[in-house]
Amino acid sequence: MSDTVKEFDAQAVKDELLAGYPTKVARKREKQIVVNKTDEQGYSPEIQANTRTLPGIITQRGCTYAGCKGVVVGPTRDILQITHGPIGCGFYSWLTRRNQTRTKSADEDNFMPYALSTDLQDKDIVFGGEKKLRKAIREAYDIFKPKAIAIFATCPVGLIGDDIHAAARDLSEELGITVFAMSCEGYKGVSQSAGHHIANNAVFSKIVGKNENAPEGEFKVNMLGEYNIGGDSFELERILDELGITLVTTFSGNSTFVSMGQAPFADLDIVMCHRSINYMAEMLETKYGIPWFKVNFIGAQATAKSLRHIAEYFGDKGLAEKTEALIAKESAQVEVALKKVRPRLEGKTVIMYVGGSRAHHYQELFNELGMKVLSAGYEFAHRDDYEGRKVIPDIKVDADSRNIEHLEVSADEKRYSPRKTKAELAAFKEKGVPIDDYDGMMGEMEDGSLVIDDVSHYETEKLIEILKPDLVCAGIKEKYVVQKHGIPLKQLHNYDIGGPYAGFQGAINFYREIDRLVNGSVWKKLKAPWDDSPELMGSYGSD
Ligand code: CFM
Repeated sequence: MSDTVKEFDAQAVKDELLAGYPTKVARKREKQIVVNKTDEQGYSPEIQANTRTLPGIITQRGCTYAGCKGVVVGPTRDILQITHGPIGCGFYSWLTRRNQTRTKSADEDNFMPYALSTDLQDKDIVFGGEKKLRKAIREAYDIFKPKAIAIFATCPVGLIGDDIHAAARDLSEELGITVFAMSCEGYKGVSQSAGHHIANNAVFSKIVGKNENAPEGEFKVNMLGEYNIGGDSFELERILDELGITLVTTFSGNSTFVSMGQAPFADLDIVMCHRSINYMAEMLETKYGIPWFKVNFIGAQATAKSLRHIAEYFGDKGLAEKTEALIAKESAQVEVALKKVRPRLEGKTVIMYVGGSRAHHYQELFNELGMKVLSAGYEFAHRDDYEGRKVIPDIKVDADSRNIEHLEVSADEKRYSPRKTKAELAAFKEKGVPIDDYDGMMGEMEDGSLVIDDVSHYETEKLIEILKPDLVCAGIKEKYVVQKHGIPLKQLHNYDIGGPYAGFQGAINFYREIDRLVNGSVWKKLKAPWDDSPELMGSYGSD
């Protein structure tokens, strides 16, 4: 199947995809399907992103509520989270993302196994659901006695106009704990991306800086945009721990209300998923003076590179030596695993359409395996995630983006203290540490590959037909349709039943999983009976 690589003409594939659409749809998709080419200054062709999906198109995207509750706030275990809405919204966002958590002691709160919802009914939609919400908050408080309660709005809440913020304010006073609400109605933005921004704003203004207990440690970092899917954070915590780096908090995998409150004590923010949390990184820098840079812990080599950047930032000889020793030790194990599987995977092809950062990050792992990424794309990323932050000044802010509040943040009078001087930061940049920056996915992809934003269901099937990839990476909505073509699909959202895939041990897990999938014999047996004999015979049970 890998022969297709030679014949791959991205422009021809693009034309074929567009040919199936009515003119108006084709005109829009034309700007969102791009043949990759990076010029000498590092600029890629412009791609249209973060715009509405056209009605009638089957998209992979999720809603704003999903981005707010499911993605950013959901993984924090000691915030009691109540979905104000019909039961389905709470139910389907209940741990399906496989974000894991681990309490440090038996008496610590962990509400993640629960799904709390106001279960709005028709009569609440007609007469209003605010009273029901207040009652639900009191009831939940009486049962669980949490330190904090978060309220999430779903579509009908915005339509009927329940004042969830007034309810949160009143109940906060009444109960003497933090109660905060987020207007993250599903339709609020064009995708879950809007929900990330809403959650960033709420977490930053209601939680960050509210805990005055300074954590101990010489090298203190916050890890942003890591959500502990399949245990990724556990593997990264293990590595940081071995290096003597103190993780003040993660936003938000395996995190707590308590740890997020301490975030201003960190001296560095490392950003994994730029799309979902870049707002937080910027706000922490402006208000407290904590610099940030982009890391990637997906892929053994990317992990090593990111760890070296952290050591470089702290400028400590002991830390640098420890980092090198750890990389050497872990890489030896990675090499052993890679040696086994790489010969079986080299030259195989993959296409992947995932979220807002993994379609980029996972290319590292496929490169290590010698596999070729023919086409990749995000569901809801913005142009900066494709083309790099250098294009941010050129991004047109449309009515849909303007709909989402942008918090005006300024330096904190007491707590602002720049951890590094401008000259120091510039020197780090010189050395290749991506201070305040993210170069995006396209610059790292091969020229001539096909980059597709918000891929549609129709396009996915067409791409399979034309490219015949050895593997597709996407999510649950695509999985079984793809597998019926006899091509394995690896879910890069919740990792199916696997993981962790981050860090060194994660890379080893991933190599083995991809070998198992791509070289599994079951795919060759997926022939429909009518392919061989077009006439099926049947008989009645009574015959
Ligand atoms: Fe960031 Fe994520 Fe992703 Fe994302 Fe997501 Fe996710 Fe994702 Mo699914 S925060 S953008 S909204 S890395 S849930 S853990 S896998 S689409 S690529």
